[in-house]
Amino acid sequence: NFKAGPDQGTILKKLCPQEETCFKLLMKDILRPFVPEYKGQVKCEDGELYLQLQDLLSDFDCPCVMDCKIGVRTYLEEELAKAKEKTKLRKDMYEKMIQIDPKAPSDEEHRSKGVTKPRYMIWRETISSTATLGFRIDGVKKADGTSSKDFKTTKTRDQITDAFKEFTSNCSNAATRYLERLLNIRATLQESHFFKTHELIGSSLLFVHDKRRASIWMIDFAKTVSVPEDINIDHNTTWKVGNHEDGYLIGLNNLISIFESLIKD
Ligand code: 4IP
Ligand code: ADP
Ligand code: MN
Repeated sequence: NFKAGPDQGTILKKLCPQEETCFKLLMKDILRPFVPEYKGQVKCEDGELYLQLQDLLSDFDCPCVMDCKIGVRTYLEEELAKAKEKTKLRKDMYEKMIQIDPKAPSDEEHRSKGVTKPRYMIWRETISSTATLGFRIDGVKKADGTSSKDFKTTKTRDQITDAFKEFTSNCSNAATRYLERLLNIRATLQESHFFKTHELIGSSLLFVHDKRRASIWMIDFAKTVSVPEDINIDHNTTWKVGNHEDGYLIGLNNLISIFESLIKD
């Protein structure tokens, strides 16, 4: 999905028109300093279109990277409606499910060797911290280049705290700097027109640090959509079918609270 970009300090991400729409709006929003800079479309030799984005890692020296997926819900209301109509069964998602917990599928799901996408996504939300804390750790890359996606069942506040401790253990002030940046992001979200008018689904906060610096950016807007005209969301209340709430601030507030307690001890 990603390649090195033609210009120094840029990367290419496979074009998703919805994501491009978001980046164009974000370049004019007060959130601009908190997202990778969008530099337009590029067509590659493979004939595919890509978005050229600022490479957030380019100013770092052997960076440690963590992707936290924010929000209490990770699928679009639209995907839920589709699944209700067509109940398309996903064999790949069934396979991913039994790899973690062979007892998770129902008898019927075992018989058909498939689950619907919302069924899988909701299950993922509940075995991780998404459903309870409004965010989850999706992946980590360490300074030595090794990476891990082994956080699927990292669920409790204590487990998450330990993962953040371990992640920041090679840099004494990383946690303090991350907390500062999280507070900055929250303050800016509260004033942002983009945030007020969009539902952010499957979007991540990317934590990056090396020995010298630490920062966080908002990334992945492929499933960020504008909320219907007649609906207002506050990103902080329980999602119910049709209310379009994403729980983005539930996740961000929990992240802030976890970093606050991490710094205390
Ligand atoms: C993945 O599940 C992630 O949730 C993907 O989101 C999602 O893609 C995949 O859906 C789903 O299978 P695991 O993380 O458990 O593997 P992301 O790309 O943000 O990581 P979408 O397209 O929903 O974002 P499918 O339908 O693409 O397989
Ligand atoms: P996907 O839609 O495939 O989930 P993301 O936008 O979430 O794609 O990016 C996947 C991973 O790629 C992130 O976890 C991060 O490590 C890396 N990444 C994404 N955007 C950037 C960027 N602008 N600079 C550096 N790394 C990035
Ligand atoms: Mn992603």
